[in-house]
Amino acid sequence: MSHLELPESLRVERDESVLVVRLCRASKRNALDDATMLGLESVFSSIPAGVGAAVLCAEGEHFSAGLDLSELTEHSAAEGALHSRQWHRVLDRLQFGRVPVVAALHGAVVGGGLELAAAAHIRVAERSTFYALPEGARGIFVGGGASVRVPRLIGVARMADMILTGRVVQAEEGHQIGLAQYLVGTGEGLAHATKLARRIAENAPMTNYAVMHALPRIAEVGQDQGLFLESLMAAISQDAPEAKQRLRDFLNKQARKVGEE
Ligand code: 1HE
Repeated sequence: MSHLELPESLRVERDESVLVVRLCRASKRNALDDATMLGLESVFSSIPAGVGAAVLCAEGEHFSAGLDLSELTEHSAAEGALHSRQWHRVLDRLQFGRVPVVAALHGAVVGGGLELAAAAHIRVAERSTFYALPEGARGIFVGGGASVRVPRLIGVARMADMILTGRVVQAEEGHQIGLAQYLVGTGEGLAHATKLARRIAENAPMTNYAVMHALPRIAEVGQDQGLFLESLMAAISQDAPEAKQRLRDFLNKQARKVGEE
């Protein structure tokens, strides 16, 4: 990614088929300022050829303290709306980009940090992780997509509780209720996320495309349209030469069985 001008708060490294995107603003607890958000937009808009999945992780004790509050105080209502729409644009690039994203979480995953994590396709949380939506305490509302993405993970009632009461959800509870799909030991998040990303990168590109772009849309429509869309996506994916080869490999006993590493 040497061609991209990235802010100091972001570092991007290629690890074979996986792009590791790291928040590097630990002194501000990886608070997300505009430069970082625009940097994330550039990164997820230009995933290099040969990369099949990304990992999003963070330096320091915390994944992210959310929106950089020092940038919010001077906004008018109109500027606030545009700023929120900028977050939506950036996080849509991440969610609906070219490759699936695995977030490796630890420490604070709060406010906009949770909004960022919720845009990823898989979340791996270390035991130090805690989730909160301190927007209520700050006198504001979420603006980075949480009201759309977080209820789809944990339901409206739990999210309302988090904003209204400032409740902090610890890693174990977050795992139980669906904020993270994997719970791992301290210091193990990045390795686990990278292992998952490598596995994802081995999938046929059309399968990953279907999961990222068709599945969330199908989940939003009625049963009849959903089943019809599923059939179209199934037809396209099975038609790819790679899919046919993979089926032959299994029948010739040259492919992994379910559960085999
Ligand atoms: C920040 C931010 C920030 C820390 N914006 N500067 N998010 C919040 O309301 C969370 C606010 N942060 C915290 O509650 C705590 O910082 C933590 C629990 C995450 C970590 O605590 P700690 O003791 O490790 O760090 P600290 O001493 O509080 O902070 C270290 C520095 O980071 C300090 O700056 P310094 O110059 O005095 O060293 C803090 O000011 C700075 N810092 N968090 C700016 N968020 C699209 S809408 C989304 C809306 C939201 O995200 S609202 C929720 C915002």
